Amino acid sequence: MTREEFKQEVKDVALEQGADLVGIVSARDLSEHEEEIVRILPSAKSVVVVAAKHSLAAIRSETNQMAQFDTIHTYGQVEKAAHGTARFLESRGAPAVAVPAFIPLDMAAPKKGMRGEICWRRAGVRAGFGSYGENGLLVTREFGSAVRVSGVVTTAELPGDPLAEEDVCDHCMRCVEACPVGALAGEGKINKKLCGDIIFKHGFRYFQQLIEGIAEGEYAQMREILEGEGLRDMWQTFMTGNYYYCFKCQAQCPASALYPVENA
Ligand code: B12
Ligand code: SF4
Ligand code: SF4
Repeated sequence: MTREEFKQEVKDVALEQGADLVGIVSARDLSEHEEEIVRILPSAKSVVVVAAKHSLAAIRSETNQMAQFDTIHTYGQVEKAAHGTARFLESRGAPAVAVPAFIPLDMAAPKKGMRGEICWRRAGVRAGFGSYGENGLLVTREFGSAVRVSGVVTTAELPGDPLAEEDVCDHCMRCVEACPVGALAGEGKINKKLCGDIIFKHGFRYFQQLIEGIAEGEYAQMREILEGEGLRDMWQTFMTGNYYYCFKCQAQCPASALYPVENA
């Protein structure tokens, strides 16, 4: 079997396992992640990048729980595709490691959960899925920014895919205008703190506030927290593993041929 034939077989497996997009990047073309890739798998040669699409209707829903539920399953979908592909590669004698789409992450300083082992936006761009958008996210030809991305590091030498030739972002700036806290300034510039305060509203930061309040003896504030919706919501976060409270810059990106904003 030629390398091209094996690559096609790997891609077919990823699609069968639930990926909507699959592409290959040579490990040397992700030189920014060389250190991480060597730590994950010392003789790695390729990264198989997979993406799963969201339901745009769900992440555009005004009911946040619908968007959260869709996100849990879209992450599940892309992680299943990565795992299934890794298992297939190993069955063919090529060591392979599926890398998390988002968590678990390195929570120690200096990363503190703000940097993935592999940045999947970058990997998606290099795998030819599309280009960077004004929102700083990967904008794909097929689904705009409404995708979750993951992948597999493997020793198999698979020929890389070409970069997308066109700029997929149409620079309409809807993402920037849709941000409820003005965290986006275009050209991919983002105030991570402003965004994080919203998307993790009842996630880690809330939990930290609770612990800090107890440590500092701020019991009046604690009583408020104990009786409010935040604690119950945080419990749901722990139960489901999902903690996002904003999807606007993903959901309002109309660079999707399948479901433009006009049809929302
Ligand atoms: C930490 C993190 C965050 C942080 C920081 C985000 C950030 N911009 O770095 C916070 C909490 C703010 C966040 C928010 C969100 N996140 Co987030 N996040 C991550 C995570 C876990 C790690 C990212 C990372 O390592 N960043 C650190 C470094 C690498 O990023 P950086 O210094 O900004 O460098 C980038 C830019 O310089 C850019 N860049 C380079 N050249 C150019 C050129 C141009 C023109 C542009 C525009 C950009 C650009 O590329 C570099 C790397 O790609 C990834 C998962 C993963 N492993 O990739 C998900 C991930 C990026 N998040 C995702 C999403 C969807 C979101 C949110 C919509 C929240 C939500 N509801 O899910 C928002 C969107 C905010 C935004 N518009 O960026 C998706 C993005 C999917 C996509 N289509 O691209 C990812 C890939 C998760 C996944 N597996 O699907 N996130
Ligand atoms: S996820 Fe929401 S808060 Fe964060 S940058 Fe996008 S629109 Fe703004
Ligand atoms: S909403 Fe418009 S400007 Fe923003 S990333 Fe999508 S196509 Fe680009």
